[in-house]
Amino acid sequence: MKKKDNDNISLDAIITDAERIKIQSNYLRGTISKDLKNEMTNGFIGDNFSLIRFHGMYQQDDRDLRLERNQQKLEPRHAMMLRCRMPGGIIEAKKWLKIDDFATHHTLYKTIRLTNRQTFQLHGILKKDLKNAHKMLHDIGLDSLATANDVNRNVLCTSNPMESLIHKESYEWAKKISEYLLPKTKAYAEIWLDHKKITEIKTEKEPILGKSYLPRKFKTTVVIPPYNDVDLYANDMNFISIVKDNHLIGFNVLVGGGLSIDHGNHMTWPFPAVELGYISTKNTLSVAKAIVTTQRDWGNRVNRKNAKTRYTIHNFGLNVFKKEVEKRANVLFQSVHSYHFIDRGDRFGWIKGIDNYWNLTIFIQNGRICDSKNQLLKTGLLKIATVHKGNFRLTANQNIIISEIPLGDKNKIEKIAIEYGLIKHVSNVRKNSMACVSFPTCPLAMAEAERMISCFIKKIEDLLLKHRLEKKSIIVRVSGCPNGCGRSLLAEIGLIGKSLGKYNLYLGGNRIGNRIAKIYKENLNEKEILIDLENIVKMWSESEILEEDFGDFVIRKGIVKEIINPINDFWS
Ligand code: SRM
Ligand code: SF4
Repeated sequence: MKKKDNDNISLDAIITDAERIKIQSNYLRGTISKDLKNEMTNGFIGDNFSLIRFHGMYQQDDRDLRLERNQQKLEPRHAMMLRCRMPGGIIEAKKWLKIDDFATHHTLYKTIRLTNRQTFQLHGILKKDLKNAHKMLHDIGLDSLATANDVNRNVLCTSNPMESLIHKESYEWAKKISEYLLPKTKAYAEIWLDHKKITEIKTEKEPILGKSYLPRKFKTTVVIPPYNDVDLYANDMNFISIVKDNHLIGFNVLVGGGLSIDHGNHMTWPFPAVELGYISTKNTLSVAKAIVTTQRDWGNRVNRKNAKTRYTIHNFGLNVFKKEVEKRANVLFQSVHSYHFIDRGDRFGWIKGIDNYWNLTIFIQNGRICDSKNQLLKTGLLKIATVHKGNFRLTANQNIIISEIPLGDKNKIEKIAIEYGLIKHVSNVRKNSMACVSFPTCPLAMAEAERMISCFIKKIEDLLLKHRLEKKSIIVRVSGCPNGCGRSLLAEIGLIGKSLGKYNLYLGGNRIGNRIAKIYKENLNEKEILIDLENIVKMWSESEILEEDFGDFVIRKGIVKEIINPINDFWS
C-alpha cells in the first residue's frame, strides 16, 4: 500500500522539492517563526525561503551590489519584497498614509511599486522589520496572504470608474472569490500577527486547496466589457460580467490563459484564455471551486514548467476539462453571452461616474511611486491621501485612480495634483507602456526592464514624431526575462530579455489583448531594435489603411505570421 500523506497526493509520487516543501510545511508554517529569530542571517533558510512566498514575501538581494559584497566575502544584502493582497485594487485613500510611512521609514528603497495585478509591493524590508510590515497592513485591514506561490493570487477586477454601479457588483465578486479561495490555514495570523503560539496542529484542513496546495500559481480576473484593462487572456480563470437591465446577471467563464515561456523550450508556450461557457451569478463560487480543484488534482506536479492550467487543459482536452468542472460544480455551462472588448488601456484624466462622483486617473511610469526632480509623485499622492475621503484604485496597467471624489473636492485635489506634477502631458505610446520590475531586485532578471523603458519609450516617441504618427498609440511592453511579467507576449511591440542589453523582439499582439505576439528577431540590442522598428513604423506611416493598429498592420503585411494556435504557431 502506498502511504497517503495528504489530501491530494501520495508521498511516493512527490518528485519535486516544491511539492515536498508544501506537504511537509504543516499548513505553511514551516519553521518560519524560529527562523525570524535567527540573527545570524538576514535571510530565511531551507524550506522557509519558499514558504514565506505563500505569506506574500520574496527573499531578494540587490543585484547591483552582489559582486561587490561577494568580493568582500559578505552575505548578499538580503531583504524581502512584500506584495499586498488587494482584490480589485481598491483601498481607502487614508490607508495610504500608513503604507507610505512604512515605505519611507522601513524599506531600503523608500518607494512603493504598483504591480500589474492591482496591488503594491514594498521592496527592501529587512527581516527584523517584517512583523511590523504585516502589523501595519493588518491595522489598515489588509494582508499579504496568498499573493505568491502555488495559490490563487490577487483577484483582478476592471478598474472602470464610469460604470460605477456594475463595477460595484463585479468588484464584490472579485472580493468574494478572493476570500473563498484563500488558504484557510491560520499560519499567517500566528506567525505575523502573534495571534497564538504555533503548536502541532492536527485538525486543520484546506478544504479547497488541499495540503499540497495548487501545482502552480493560479490567476483570476473579473472583467467588465468593453474594457479588458485587466488583460484577462493572461489568466487561469476569468469571469466576464454579463449585464441585463443594469444588473449583473452572470458571467462568461474563460480558462487557461498564461504567458510565461522558457527561451528555446518548445514544451512551454503562451496561451490566451478560452471560453468554457456562461453561468449565472449564483453559481460563481461553485464553478470557481470546481475549476481550482480540477487544476489542483489534474495539474502537473512533476514538471513545474508544465504545471499551469493551460497545460492541464492541453493534456486532458478542453471538453474533458469542462465536463469535469460541470460535474464538480453541479452546473451546466450555457452558451456564452455576446461580449466584446475595445481596449486595454486606462482612461487618464478626469472621468465622471454614473454615481456623479469624479475620478482622476494618474499615469505612473511602470508603477514606481517615488519622488524625482521632475515629479513629486510620492509626496503628491501622500498629500492627496491626507485630504481625499474616497478611494485609491490601482489599475492592472500599473497606474492609480483617485476615485469617488465629490464635486466639491474636485478643485482641491486637482490643485494638489498639478502642484506636485501628477497631471502632465503623456504621449499615447507612453500611456500604454508597461515594464516588469527586473533589476536590481528580481533574481530572475536577464535584462533591464523598468530601468530602461522610460528612455526606450522616448526613442519610440521620437520615431513616431518623425513619421508624423505622434498621436498614435502602440502597446509597448518590456519584460526582463521570459517569465513575461510585463505581459510582453500580449503587446504590439514586446521585448523579452535574453541577457544584459539583449532582447528578443516580438510583434503583433492586438489592442484587446487576445492575440499572442510572434517573435520577429532574436537577441537584439536596443540600437538594433530601434533600426528595425524605424523601418516598420515608416511602412505603417505609409499604409493605405489609415486607422489600422500597429499590431494588425504587422500581421496584414506579413512582417510576422499571425499566431492562431500558439501550441503550433508560437515556435514555428
Ligand atoms: Fe511575475 C516571478 C514580478 C506579474 C509571470 N514576478 C516573479 C518574481 C516574483 C521573481 C521571483 O520569482 O523571484 C518577480 C519579482 C520582481 C520584483 O523584484 O518585484 C515578479 N510579476 C512581477 C510583477 C511585480 C511585475 C510588475 O512589474 O508588475 C507582477 C506582480 C503581480 C502581482 O501583483 O501579483 C508580476 N508575473 C506577472 C505576470 C502578469 C500577470 O499576472 O498579469 C506574469 C505572466 C502571466 C502568467 O502568469 O503567465 C508573471 N512571474 C511570472 C513567472 C512565470 C510563471 C510561469 O507560469 O511559469 C514567474 C516565475 C515563477 O513563478 O517561477 C514570476
Ligand atoms: Fe523578474 Fe522576469 Fe518577471 Fe521581469 S519578467 S519581474 S525579470 S521574473
